[in-house]
Amino acid sequence: MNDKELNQQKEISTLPSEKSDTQKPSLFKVVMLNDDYTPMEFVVEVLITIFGMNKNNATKIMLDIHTKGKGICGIYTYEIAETRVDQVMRMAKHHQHPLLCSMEED
Ligand code: TYC
Repeated sequence: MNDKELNQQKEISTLPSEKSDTQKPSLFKVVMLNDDYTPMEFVVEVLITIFGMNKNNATKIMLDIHTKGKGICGIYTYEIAETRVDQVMRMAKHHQHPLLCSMEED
């Protein structure tokens, strides 16, 4: 291999790969499930404190979950979604409500 070929090879090998920092991270939906026992006011409180919703929006989402069986509380990167699910489950357990929450790849 002559010098020119060597330089060309070097340049090619230092080109940024297609998988670089411009790749978007995978996103995850935080999904809340309906149940027959958790009080509506508690679900609204969870949506306000953990997902930063205002009372109007939290009430709409809670009623949507209540009628449809489940609903999306937010869409986040993996670690943030995992933390939100953990926070909901801890808050529900602490108050002895059977509320369930999980994450699904978007
Ligand atoms: N179905 C509950 C009730 O009638 C309210 C509820 C709403 C519970 C949403 C869970 O994710 C939920 N008290």
